[in-house]
Amino acid sequence: MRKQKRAIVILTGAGISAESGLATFRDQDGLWEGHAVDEVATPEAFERNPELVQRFYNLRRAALATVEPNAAHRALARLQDEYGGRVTLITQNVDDLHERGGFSGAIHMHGELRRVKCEVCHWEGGWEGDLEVTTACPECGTTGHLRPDIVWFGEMPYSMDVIEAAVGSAGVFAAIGTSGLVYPAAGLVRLAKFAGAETVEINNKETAVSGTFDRCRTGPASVEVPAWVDELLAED
Ligand code: BV8
Repeated sequence: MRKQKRAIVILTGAGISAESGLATFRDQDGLWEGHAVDEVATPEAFERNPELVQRFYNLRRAALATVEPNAAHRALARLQDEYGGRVTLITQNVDDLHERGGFSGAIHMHGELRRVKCEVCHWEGGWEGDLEVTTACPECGTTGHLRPDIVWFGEMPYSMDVIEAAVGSAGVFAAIGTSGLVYPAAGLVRLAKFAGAETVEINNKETAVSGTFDRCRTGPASVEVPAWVDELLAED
């Protein structure tokens, strides 16, 4: 009788995309054009200065075309393809590098740069290119209310029921490239420990929550994630 493989749940943050060339939030003191990121990434900021917020996301959406997935993204796709048990990937990232690295079904708990939604008719869909305050909703035609489909500070992250169910039944929980400062994402490791999971942190430096993890692998994600995946795939 084959031993049941442990369910693996992975949470990624901006650090997994850093070596692809996408800026993280807090490595360069988290400023953007002189604004604190969490000052720009809020519904109040969108209300107060929609041009600034649209520009913040237009530049990041455009940057996606200039970067490629790295070895860490590809290693997680290999894990999904070759591991004999369930692999759930939850990402705080709004880029599309997990998908372009070959992973299918990543849960984007903070939304996605390549999706927009209408605050008036609640239409939502894929979006390439810039979004301006004058852009009309394809569904209802209203202008000024088409916003990036991004979870801003003070807004409820997506799929929390699915996320909590997966973390609550994980055998292995790994946090990769996240500073562990943003909740509720940063609290998931405690739910995983409560569920009896083996917890691993992969980061290029110690974080505010490193002490919560059973194991910490310190180094660049492009090196440490493939090595960790090799170990998991070698388990019987
Ligand atoms: C909510 C979308 C309630 C935007 C983002 C006080 C205490 C506790 C909580 C709060 C508080 N005050 C307010 C809150 C709640 C708040 C929060 O946690 N604030 C923090 C800052 C204190 N949270 C919220 O508002 C959340 N919502 O609570 O809702 C609610 C309840 C009911 C009903 C309605 C509402 C919503 C949070 C989501 C905000 N949106 N993103 C955008 O992307 O533009 S968060 C943003 O931060 C990104 O998603 C990002 O992913 C996330 C976390 O950052 P990291 O990914 O960890 O990135 P960071 O730069 O911080 O770290 C990178 C790490 O990688 C570092 O450790 C670095 O060392 C490492 N690294 C770098 N290079 C490498 C590497 N590692 C390996 N290899 C490398 N090469």
